[in-house]
Amino acid sequence: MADRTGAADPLCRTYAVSDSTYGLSRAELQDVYRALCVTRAAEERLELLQKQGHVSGGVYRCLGQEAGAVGAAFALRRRTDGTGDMLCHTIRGAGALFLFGGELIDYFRQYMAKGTSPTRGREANVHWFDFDKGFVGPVSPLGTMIEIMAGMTLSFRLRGEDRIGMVFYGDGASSTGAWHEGLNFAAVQRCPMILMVENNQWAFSTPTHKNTRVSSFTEKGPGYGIGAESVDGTDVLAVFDAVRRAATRVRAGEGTRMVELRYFRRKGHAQHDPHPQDYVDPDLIRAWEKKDPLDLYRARMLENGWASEEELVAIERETFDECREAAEAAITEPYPDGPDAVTDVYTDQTTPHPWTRADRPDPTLA
Ligand SMILES: Cc1ncc(C[n+]2csc(CCOP(=O)(O)OP(=O)(O)O)c2C)c(N)n1
Ligand SMILES: [Mg+2]
Repeated sequence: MADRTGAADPLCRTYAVSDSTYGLSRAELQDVYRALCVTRAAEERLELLQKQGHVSGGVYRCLGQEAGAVGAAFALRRRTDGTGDMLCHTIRGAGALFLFGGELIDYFRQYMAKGTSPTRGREANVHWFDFDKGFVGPVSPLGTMIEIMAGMTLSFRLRGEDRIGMVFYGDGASSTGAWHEGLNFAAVQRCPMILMVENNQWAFSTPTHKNTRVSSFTEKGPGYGIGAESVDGTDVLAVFDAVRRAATRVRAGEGTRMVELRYFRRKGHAQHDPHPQDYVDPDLIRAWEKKDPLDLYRARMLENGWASEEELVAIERETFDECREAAEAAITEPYPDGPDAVTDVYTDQTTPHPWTRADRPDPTLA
């Protein structure tokens, strides 16, 4: 029987008795900063790799949104033995992925489509999964991740497992048909999951007001019988607190809940956009730069004595070095062998699956 407390699990760190606000200890508060710094440093390294021609596919930055993924994932139970909570992050959710045990080296391998990457070069960026660690990665058709997490968390409820799921999606994704269907299913089935709306005010070049008439995405929850809360997504501890509150209610059997993260996409949709952000008012970008989640949290840590300047600099240096080393190691690794492209793609063709056309009953004989 797996250890449900996770005490022995490397992802479930044991901290000293809490001595700080939000019930977090000094060590935990510093780990939150570390997670923010890793996210920022990894993406900055990635941008560099892309300019050097190492990246296969796009780079989609979460600049200004780091606190959303980090604060939310920090509030969940993270394990490595398949007994913890489950995460379905988006392309901008690397912070949550790292907290769930996604390795930096795998992250860079994925972006470089290396043969050593978790998907052996078949899929790009954060599109990989690890069920033991509890992350399932994003799914490209927008809105459909809700259905996937609804199915997973329904199985938790039916089996009586003490686990919950968290799924992230953007403001744009919440205008798809799949989103509404998934939400309704999750609500009706009381799926133990938290929906995290990343309201970064843009879907590609479409501003939120051209995508929806509601002023807050929390207004969409109650229409389906789902309780919702909106939070400043640049404030990592506010996010942590809101998600922890939601998680407590979901674990208690109240069913699905929604948390909206309010922030701003400070970069273009992707780094390869032909005219990056020419549709965004530069003053708006400058205004949101003042609400940088790392700067805000750093200042708060110093102000409250949660860390000294030296401790913060050490965290910044360590995370920078970790990212550089992981990226440099990944660069030296091989691309997949050509013949490997067809392994795990085709069946042996001799044992047809029961749902193949050949096996279907002939409707005219019914
Ligand atoms: C069903 C579907 N339609 C269109 C796309 C193409 N597409 C990929 S990302 C994106 C914008 C997503 O915006 P949002 O959901 O707000 O997330 P953000 O990029 O802001 O994080 C679109 C339209 C897609 N992947 N799936
Ligand atoms: Mg968006």
